[in-house]
Amino acid sequence: MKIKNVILRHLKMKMKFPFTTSFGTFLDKEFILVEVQDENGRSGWGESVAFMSPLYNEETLKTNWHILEDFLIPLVLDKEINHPDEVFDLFEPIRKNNMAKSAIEGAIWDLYTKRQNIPLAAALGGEKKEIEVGISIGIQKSVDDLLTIISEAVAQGYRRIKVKIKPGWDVDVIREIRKSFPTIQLMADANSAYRLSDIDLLKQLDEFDLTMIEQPLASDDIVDHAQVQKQLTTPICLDESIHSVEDARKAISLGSCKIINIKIGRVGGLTESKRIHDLCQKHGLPVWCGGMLEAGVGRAHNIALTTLANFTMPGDTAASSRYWEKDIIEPEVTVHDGLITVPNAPGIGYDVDLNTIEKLTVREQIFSK
Ligand code: OSB
Ligand code: MG
Repeated sequence: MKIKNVILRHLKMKMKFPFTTSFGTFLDKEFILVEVQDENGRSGWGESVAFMSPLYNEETLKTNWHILEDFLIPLVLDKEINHPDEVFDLFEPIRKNNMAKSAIEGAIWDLYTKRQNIPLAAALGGEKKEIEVGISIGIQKSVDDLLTIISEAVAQGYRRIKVKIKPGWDVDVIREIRKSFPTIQLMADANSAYRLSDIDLLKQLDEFDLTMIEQPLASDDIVDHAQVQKQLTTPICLDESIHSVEDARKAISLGSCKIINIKIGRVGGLTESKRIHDLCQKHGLPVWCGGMLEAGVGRAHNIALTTLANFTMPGDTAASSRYWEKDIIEPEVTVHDGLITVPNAPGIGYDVDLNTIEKLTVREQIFSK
């Protein structure tokens, strides 16, 4: 197949609730939606998960636009592409910028599987018909507010509760949650807010039977994570530190983590996500699919990836209605009893809602050969 047109759209969507992590608060979500079109005008869709500010990683919406426009789009326009796995190799000369790469690679996967008339999940090798999901809850104004949100999520059937922690909002908060919810699957995500010198505080978390602690230390540090993992009974899950299958291999061999959170954007696409999944499976590490407050297109990609067998832990792919008044896909993603039914239509399996997309678009540009 050949990509004849690429359309970049900058969308701005209001979030239903502010979302606060150790590095900042999201009130709305701005992101790039990528549409690729083949010779017949057929479309595939991908979503960049880069944020407006380089606080989670170094990429931003603007750097993604620049890298897509000046480097990645010229590499794919009018090239014969027989399989989406080839896109990873086409992008090989461009260093990092994984979220930009992933956004267009994902669109090509959607287009390819639509042309083949098969679901994206099946093309990736996924076999699950439904996936188990959890929910990620941001830092709140008070512990009472947090407990209320947790009880709603538990009542809705979410299979695992993740709460964000940061210095000053950690051990005491987790203790309160455990008092009210002694048996739920509970985990904490620090988004790199601690250092090796915080080891005594991190050790206190062992008391609460957490399913895991996600990314306690710096994003570029798998050495100190290995030190911390040696001293904790709670498994460490790496998020920000893993950008490639090579990073995963090194983290596993150092003992830096026992679980990996795969985010398609962070690792440069679905092809690399599959490789990390397979490597972890070989080494007996479970994986789960992380979230970046995605709109429907990104959410659909996450669902497809989660159908692979070694995604044995509930991910962060909650229902569309948890984030948006109206999502950009039809139907929206719904969760019943903590499960999402995997769509079986070709490609990502959801239709994009062009009307809604148009209303949310603040900038649009077409690139053609
Ligand atoms: O670290 O997983 C993270 C949101 C923004 C940035 C980083 C993270 C998150 C989440 C939310 O935890 C996951 C989601 O609900 O999409
Ligand atoms: Mg995380």
